[in-house]
Amino acid sequence: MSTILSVSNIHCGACAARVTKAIQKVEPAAVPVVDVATGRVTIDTAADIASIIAALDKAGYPASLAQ
Ligand SMILES: [Cu+2]
Repeated sequence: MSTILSVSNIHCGACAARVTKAIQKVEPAAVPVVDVATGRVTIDTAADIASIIAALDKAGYPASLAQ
């Protein structure tokens, strides 16, 4: 199932890479699609979304569910 997160503080490709890395630390790892322009991150994952949001918070990118 696809989940869309609204993520703060994504400004550039380096941010997108850090966001991707933080998300992939949560098992089972998924490859997120990060839209730098909108701050929207789409993930098709079986992982716990709350854990992903917590990992993003810790990395400095506060996130919330966009849907
Ligand atoms: Cu950046």
